[in-house]
Amino acid sequence: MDLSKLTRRSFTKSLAAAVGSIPVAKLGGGLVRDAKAQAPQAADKDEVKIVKTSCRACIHNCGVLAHVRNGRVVKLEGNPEYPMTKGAMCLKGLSGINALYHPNRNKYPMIRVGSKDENKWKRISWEEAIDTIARKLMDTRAKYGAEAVFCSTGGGGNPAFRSISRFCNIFGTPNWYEPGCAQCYLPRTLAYGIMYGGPSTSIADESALEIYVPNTPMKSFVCWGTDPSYSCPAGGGRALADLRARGARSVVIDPRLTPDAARADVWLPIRPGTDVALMLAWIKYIIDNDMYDKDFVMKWTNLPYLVDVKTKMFVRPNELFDGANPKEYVVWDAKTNAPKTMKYPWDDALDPKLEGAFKHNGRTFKTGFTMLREQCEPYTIEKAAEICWLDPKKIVEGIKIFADGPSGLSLGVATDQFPNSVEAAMGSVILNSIMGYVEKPGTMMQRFPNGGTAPAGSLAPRAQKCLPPSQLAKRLGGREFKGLLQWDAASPQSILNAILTEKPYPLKVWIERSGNKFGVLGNASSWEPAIKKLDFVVHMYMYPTSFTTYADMILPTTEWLETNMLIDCCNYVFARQAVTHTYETQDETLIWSWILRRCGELGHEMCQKAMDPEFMGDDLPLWKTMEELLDAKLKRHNVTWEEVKNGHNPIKFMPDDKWAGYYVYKKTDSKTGLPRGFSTPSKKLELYGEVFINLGRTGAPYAKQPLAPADKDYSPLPFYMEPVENPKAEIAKKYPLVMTNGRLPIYHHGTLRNNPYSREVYPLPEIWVNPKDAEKYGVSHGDWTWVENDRGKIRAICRVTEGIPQGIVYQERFWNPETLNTPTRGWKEMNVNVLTKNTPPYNDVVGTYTLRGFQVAISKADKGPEGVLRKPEDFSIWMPDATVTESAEPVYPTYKNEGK
Ligand SMILES: Nc1nc2c(c(=O)[nH]1)N[C@H]1C(S)=C(S)[C@@H](COP(=O)(O)OP(=O)(O)OC[C@H]3O[C@@H](n4cnc5c(=O)[nH]c(N)nc54)[C@H](O)[C@@H]3O)O[C@H]1N2
Ligand SMILES: Nc1nc2c(c(=O)[nH]1)N[C@H]1C(S)=C(S)[C@@H](COP(=O)(O)OP(=O)(O)OC[C@H]3O[C@@H](n4cnc5c(=O)[nH]c(N)nc54)[C@H](O)[C@@H]3O)O[C@H]1N2
Ligand code: SF4
Ligand SMILES: [Mo]
Repeated sequence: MDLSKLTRRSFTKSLAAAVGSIPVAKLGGGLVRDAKAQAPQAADKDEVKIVKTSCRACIHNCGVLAHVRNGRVVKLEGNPEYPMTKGAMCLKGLSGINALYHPNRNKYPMIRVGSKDENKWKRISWEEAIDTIARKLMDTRAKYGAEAVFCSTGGGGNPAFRSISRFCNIFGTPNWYEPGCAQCYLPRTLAYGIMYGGPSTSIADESALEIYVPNTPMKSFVCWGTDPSYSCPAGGGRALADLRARGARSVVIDPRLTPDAARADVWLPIRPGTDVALMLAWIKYIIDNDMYDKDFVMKWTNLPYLVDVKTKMFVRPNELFDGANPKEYVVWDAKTNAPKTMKYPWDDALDPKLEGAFKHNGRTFKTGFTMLREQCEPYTIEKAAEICWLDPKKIVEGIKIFADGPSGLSLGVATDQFPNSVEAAMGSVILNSIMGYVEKPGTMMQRFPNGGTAPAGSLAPRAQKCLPPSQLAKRLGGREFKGLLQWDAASPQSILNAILTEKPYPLKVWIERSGNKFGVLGNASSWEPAIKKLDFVVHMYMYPTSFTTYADMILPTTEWLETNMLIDCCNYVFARQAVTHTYETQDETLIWSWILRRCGELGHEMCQKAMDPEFMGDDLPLWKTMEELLDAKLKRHNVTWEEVKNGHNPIKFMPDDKWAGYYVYKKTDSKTGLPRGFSTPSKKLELYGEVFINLGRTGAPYAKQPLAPADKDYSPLPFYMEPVENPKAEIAKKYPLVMTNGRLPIYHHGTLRNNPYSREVYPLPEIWVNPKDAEKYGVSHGDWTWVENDRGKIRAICRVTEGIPQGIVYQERFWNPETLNTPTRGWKEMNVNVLTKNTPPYNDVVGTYTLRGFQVAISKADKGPEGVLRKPEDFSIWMPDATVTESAEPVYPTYKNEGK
């Protein structure tokens, strides 16, 4: 079998098969949603079973009712019980049937035959696949060390995010990455994690749960670099629409006029990459105009504590007073005009100064508040307006809406995608916190309880204890970018460099589990020579993608309609349950576990230990079946998976009126009798981020033992970094326009480019161009357009719109499954990631590279790339295969254990 056969299924055959049996796209027309039209005529009398499950065609888990007839899924609709969506679904989710029965599914494990470029494949059994991989891993480990094996996974949309770190920890390699991570969510989970000890306010990541609380008093909200109407359409996007309908005002900071921006009271179309300058201006304006919550800042943040200006560290009582507690903090007491130890949570005998610089025994101290104020000092509204290309009056209007609370600032992924990432996340914590928008009704920073079944979106426990410290020390990028420790990950560009240079050591084997890394990695072309250098590459996925064309083995994974999983949603645990099963596809949670089991059988000691329930404890022994894992996770709810499947779905773990638990920090800690505070070293909000300095020096609080320090200290306060490629830089003479990107509502990352309905709606990527730029650069609406910089040259279709300011352009990630078997391998024609930048500067803390805010040039192209499909009828080659019936799931093979 070869991949061209997989992608080039005959149009007439699949169309004929599709008619009358499955959802039919009216060719050239819209979607057919009528259930009757979708159902096979002959089977009408057969019983339709409705299975309650949950979508995973994107990062969310919207509740779904799947209609099944004779083992075949015939219709999908939203589950009205699901609190976040109330029965809504989006086009991606509704395309689940197309995805499930796609004619190009990876159906069986396959191994490459012939040379790397021949693209020839042979079907093998699961038994052979797992054994081949395990032997390859064991050989590589023996010759080069376990670290020569690395893995990668998908970010959003990954139902088993932790499976991969678990696999790596048990196998003994510190090296895995995810192309989101430092470019997605980690900067925010890190900042909120160590400054607050709670979840971030990302709506697209299902945080900011207050927006789902019925009758929340939220008066306004800020969407900063996020557009939930596209990135969380059925859940957060829907909830924000409800909030607006009830009168909440909003501010949107986004270069593009998105649906959320169009509905906002103030839209700030910011120059990409400049967000931290604007945040510092917001902080300065709020402080200068006394708009902040002074009482909250005094009592519940670390800003009154004294910092030694030389060391940038907090002064500890033991430095000033003999025998004092080194874990406490010092304030400047106005009553005595002297430094005093501040007892947690508060000492009424003291009158601490919030602001000031103080000399004491030859040292200079400033309060954290003064340090913050000085940091923001240069960023007046006018200065920010100039840097960010905004109207100063609109900036102030935006701040006033935010200040008229209760309110909340939700920070999206935009600011995670340039080197100033962690600082932007710090800025958002500071803004929410100084306003006192913390754990109050109507605010977004909340620590509501959850069902605890799938923390961080994954069932698999990480098994961190299995990775020896000596291996952790070898993590690529791990020393410089210690923020990666929060997610246990390596840095993609450090992995890339190690493959290319073989320094500090060579890498040999890559196991990849997601869609199309060439669609989603920055500067994708830089990965092509690297992947060609490797000995063995495995791709676990549902369809062939560009990545598959470089692989040696394909493992077919399950679509969401054939997957079992548990999902936390507000005060419920919902089950995603397999509605059917096709071919020999397998849940990846099992694949990872099976490979490790086989390594154990072949003599890997840690893999053997990992089968022992006693040794693994809460990390759970290597499972053979999904039921083992699901039952273990359900124990805390006293239910079994069998019971869930038989109708105990969802599991309610809290009474509705108890779930939204406000003011967690004020609750009494039974051990101390004091308020619980926040989960930070000071139990206060760490708005002066000494915690970042400690992270860079030792890896605290994530590393169990101190690690070698990073090259320089991480900054305790946010600072603005102008993008290196910017309109005033030399490079702008050649490439005058600032490029950025964002989400499309009908695709999830690299997915669904092979879905006939999605492609009918949005066949090819558009570049958004302001009318003035269109005129200047000679492009018109609908034109084929060249987009280029020194990293590459791609094409797009021009969309001329006032929805983007002059000087800025916008284009999404795209790849074309239809050209997979051509020399471009589907990823070189229209993919903005050919142009993005993965060279320095990087974010100091996590290593973020530049996906948004870099320079390009545009010009008219005479024609489009060879072979890309555009007309609705072109996509009928991908209509679902009507011949697929339900099949049994593969089980763990019993090996005749011939050892090594
Ligand atoms: N230029 C640019 N680049 C970007 C971004 C950007 O905005 N601009 N965004 C970045 C961000 S935020 C992220 S998170 C990354 C995303 O990058 P990746 O996550 O690597 O992207 P995909 O592989 O498309 O998405 C994850 C895949 O997991 C698949 N999947 C779902 N369930 C299963 C399963 O059970 N098994 C297997 N094997 N696969 C499954 C989904 O179909 C999906 O294709 O891209 C990053 N890249
Ligand atoms: N439909 C769909 N939904 C998704 C995904 C998907 O691929 N498709 N991916 C999921 C994942 S993994 C993630 S991380 C989330 C992300 O979801 P969000 O956090 O909402 O992020 P995006 O939509 O990528 O970007 C938000 C907005 O940032 C704007 N923007 C671009 N550059 C800048 C800038 O420099 N500054 C500011 N302030 N704004 C800028 C873009 O125009 C865009 O509208 O979405 C998730 N949901
Ligand atoms: S937003 Fe759409 S694709 Fe994502 S889980 Fe919900 S229905 Fe599925
Ligand atoms: Mo992401």
